Amino acid sequence: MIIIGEKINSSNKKVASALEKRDTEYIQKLAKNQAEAGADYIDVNAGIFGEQEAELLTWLVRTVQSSVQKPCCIDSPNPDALEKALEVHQGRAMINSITGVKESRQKLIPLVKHHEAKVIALCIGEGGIPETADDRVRIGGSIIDDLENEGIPLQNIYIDPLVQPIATNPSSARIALEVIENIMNRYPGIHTVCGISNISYGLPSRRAINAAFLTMALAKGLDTAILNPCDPLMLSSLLASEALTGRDSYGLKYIAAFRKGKIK
Ligand code: THG
Repeated sequence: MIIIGEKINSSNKKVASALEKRDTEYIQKLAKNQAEAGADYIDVNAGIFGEQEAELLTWLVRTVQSSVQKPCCIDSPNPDALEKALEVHQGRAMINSITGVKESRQKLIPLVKHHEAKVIALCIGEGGIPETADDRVRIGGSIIDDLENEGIPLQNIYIDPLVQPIATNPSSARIALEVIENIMNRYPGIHTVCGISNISYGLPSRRAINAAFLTMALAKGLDTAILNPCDPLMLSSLLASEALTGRDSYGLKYIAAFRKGKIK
């Protein structure tokens, strides 16, 4: 399982205020905690800052990478901000994200190629987010075809079904799970990724919902997740699910984590 740590996101008030103050220490602590908890990528997002987004995203990449030896998952729909952040990034970044919208593809594919980056593709088309799983799979498939035609290898592509809160649409978990299953079956070698915590917005004790959803998504073949690895419940569910889906033979990783006191 590939883990993308979600915590450095400007939608969080403390992160937003740390960004305004350029609080290096606060941001580096979030990066370090997530890396120590097992994050493979550190998501960085300065989306609420509009005009200043590019500058802050660049600052985040530099700040994170001077404290941990991990690549960033650069979280922005804005091609200019992505471009500037990629320029200062060390190693192979993950671009989060491209969509099926023509303008997004035209601007971002050259960046993906130039930086030989990993790329998250959201199942969004010209008409927005499709209602049905089938339509999302169709859009995901067309983005995959496009990226492959441009010479981007399948193993660098991460399809995101787009997880919406169950509090606003009771079918949203089912839809996301169906997309994951379909994409994984149809495109061997591709990755699927989703924002696990999106599912629980508006509900109490969100972590219980997040942990259950993570387990269900792993059962459908999800191999990459944006989540909070510092939450012991998330980490426990992740390790348990990896053992249950045969990704952790004989539960060796699970046992090692237990011995370190990480299983709750
Ligand atoms: N797909 C892709 N990228 C994404 C998302 C996705 N990026 C953003 C988001 N969704 C994933 N990241 C978050 C980050 C924080 C939260 C949810 C999703 C969140 N945080 C709470 C808060 O800030 O208050 C809880 C914080 C905590 O206690 O840890 O809800 O779907 N490609």
